[in-house]
Amino acid sequence: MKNKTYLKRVAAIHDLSGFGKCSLTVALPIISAAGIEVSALPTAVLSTHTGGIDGYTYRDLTEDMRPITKHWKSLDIRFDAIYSGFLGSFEQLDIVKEFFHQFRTDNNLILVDPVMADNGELYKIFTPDFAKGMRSLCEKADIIVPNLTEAALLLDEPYQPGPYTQAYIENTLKKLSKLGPKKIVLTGVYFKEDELGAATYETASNTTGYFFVKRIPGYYHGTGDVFASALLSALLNNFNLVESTAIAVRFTANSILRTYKAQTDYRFGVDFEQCIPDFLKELKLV
Ligand code: PXL
Repeated sequence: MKNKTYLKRVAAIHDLSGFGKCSLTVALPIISAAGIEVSALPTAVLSTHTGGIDGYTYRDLTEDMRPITKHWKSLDIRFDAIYSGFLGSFEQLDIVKEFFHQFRTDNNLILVDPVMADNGELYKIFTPDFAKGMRSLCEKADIIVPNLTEAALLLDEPYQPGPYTQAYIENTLKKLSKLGPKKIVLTGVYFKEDELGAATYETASNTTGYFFVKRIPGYYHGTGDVFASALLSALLNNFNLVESTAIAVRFTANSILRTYKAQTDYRFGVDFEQCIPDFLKELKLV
């Protein structure tokens, strides 16, 4: 086990969906297990996520977000990273921008997961103009983690289904980096039907990276949040972008495989919990 005296801290700005394993119920356990403190700024409390489950409750917490930010600032809390995910409104996008402005330092990391769509479709609570707002938040990030549907929305381009060509992926990565973030991790990338993974781009070195695993049949909810939480955990444990992406792809794929084998309802999230021991080995924490 690494000798670590300094505990890094992340501000996680997401909703709390009580059931369904996504957003805070995924970010908190994964990042904490990776030896990093997590402070939660909840954007809303829902009974479940909104993907394929009807009748969910939705308690919007927009009014609490500025007072929470103000209180944290008064306590002089510092964050090594700020990680935003699902945001329910334009006003929340503005509040998160203000949060970045208040808590950004010369060496912390701002990661925006522009959660709003998948498989060519916006999540049903969003209108198409939400993508413009999300783009303006991504402009303020150091690293963004869109899937290919979100990338198309951010670039105001039509969604292209896969398999993809290397030229398409590299072009997409470079255009996303022109929005502002110096690092891009694009998920849902595949060149062949039997694989799935992620592509990375770093402006400083102008380098692209890829990492693929064997595709597991089915569609699974919350995998973007599992992936981004694992990616951030690896980055904060000092792995580089390509290594962190590989660790996050493997952790997500292992979690999907457990879910596939268990044959649980695909809407109920992935079984990441029992993959945590292997994840910690990859992070060289145990
Ligand atoms: O996993 C993304 C996500 C987060 N939060 C809520 C969602 C979704 C995706 O559907 O509905 C509330």
